Amino acid sequence: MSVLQKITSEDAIALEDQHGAHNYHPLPVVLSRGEGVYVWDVEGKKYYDFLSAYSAVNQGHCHPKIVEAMVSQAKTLTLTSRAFYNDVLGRFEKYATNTFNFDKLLPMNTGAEAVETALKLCRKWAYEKKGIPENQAQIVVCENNFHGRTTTIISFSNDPIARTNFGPFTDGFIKIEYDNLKALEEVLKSNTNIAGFLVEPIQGEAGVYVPSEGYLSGAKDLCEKYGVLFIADEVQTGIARTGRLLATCGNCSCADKHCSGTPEVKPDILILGKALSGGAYPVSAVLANDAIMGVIKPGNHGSTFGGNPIAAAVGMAALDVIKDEELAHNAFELGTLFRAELNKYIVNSNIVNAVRGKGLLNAILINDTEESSTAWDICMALKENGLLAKPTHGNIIRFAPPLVMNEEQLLDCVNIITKTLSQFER
Ligand code: IF1
Repeated sequence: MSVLQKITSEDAIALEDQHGAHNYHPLPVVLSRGEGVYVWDVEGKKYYDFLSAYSAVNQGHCHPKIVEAMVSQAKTLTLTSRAFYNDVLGRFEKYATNTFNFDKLLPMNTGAEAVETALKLCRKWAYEKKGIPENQAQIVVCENNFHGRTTTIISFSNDPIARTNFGPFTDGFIKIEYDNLKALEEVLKSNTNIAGFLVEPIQGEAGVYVPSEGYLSGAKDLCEKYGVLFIADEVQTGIARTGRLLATCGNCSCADKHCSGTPEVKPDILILGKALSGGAYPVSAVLANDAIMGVIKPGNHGSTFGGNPIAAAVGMAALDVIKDEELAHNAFELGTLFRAELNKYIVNSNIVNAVRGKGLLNAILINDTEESSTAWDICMALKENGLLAKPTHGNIIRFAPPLVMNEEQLLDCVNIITKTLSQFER
């Protein structure tokens, strides 16, 4: 069967239902084309994409520069494995390390693989540099974290749906409350075997939970004080999504187009994925300075596809687009406008309790229980009205459009969202 054959939405959904594992519960819309901030379903209906593949498509769907880099590299050389050098990887590594201001980059493919890489790197550093006794290293993580789906990563999740019946789990993780510096200091003080602190600058899956002002820099200071690595998972928050090149930029002024992108809160280990490719291809990476990355020696870690020529070419183009089109600045401006407009709506709303977020990573809190279907029902109505978003929990809706949006489009979207919400007012 040709992949280009026409198919109805109904048939496409039935095929997945019959032949695919049921590991998702998608909104019933079947997309067949995307361009910029828009996607089209198989029947030709056009939508604003307000999910951006969970913040992977920051540069917009099918960005011509990214597609051109991918196609041209695909016609030249796709994969060598790391058994040999290729002529693109080093250029990508130089570009990305310059952009994010680290000595070294370790390339992988998915976000979860990059998180796994960071955990292994942190442990190895702890044994070889910090002197933690063998097999005793602990990594501190936060409650309600989301870092991916591998066995080790779900070992320190507290989401029963992600964990139940997948044990036995990996040891070596201590969970503390998010956004609580006291809890962090207590655990760091009481345990000398702590190697690292893994944290999301904004908790995405938990419902776009933005920590208090000063939390990240305070956490970094505590990590320095106790000789523990600060590991930032910027898979979702990175690459301009939150109005800065990185969310760990804190209060630096890199919404400014001349900013070098140097973070004010500089992680010891930075984890990137998703929009590092603009959603065109799986590209992820771990960045660190030599004192840390230097512990990784030949044979310690790797991946067949990690650092392949297509990924490297796509990664460079994706970062180019972020810079050329000043997408961090745009996300900052449009995010401010978005929250201001929705806050105006909320004043007289019974159905929405709050809007929160940073840049173009936002969520609204629906006035109903976590178990209710209200957020889902609103997303179904939004879909009818030409905008695609997905609930996280039963009462939170995430809004994360591509960053290539313009003000007119954003106001059009605000209009769709507020009109739809008003259908649900009680
Ligand atoms: C799914 C959420 C978003 C991530 C952070 C690592 C990864 C992710 C901070 C792993 C992935 C995704 C995966 C996606 C749903 C999604 C998600 F709702 F679950 F939390 F984005 F908000 N670190 N997040 O957010 O990256 O291995 O997937 O490339 O369908 O599971 P991955």
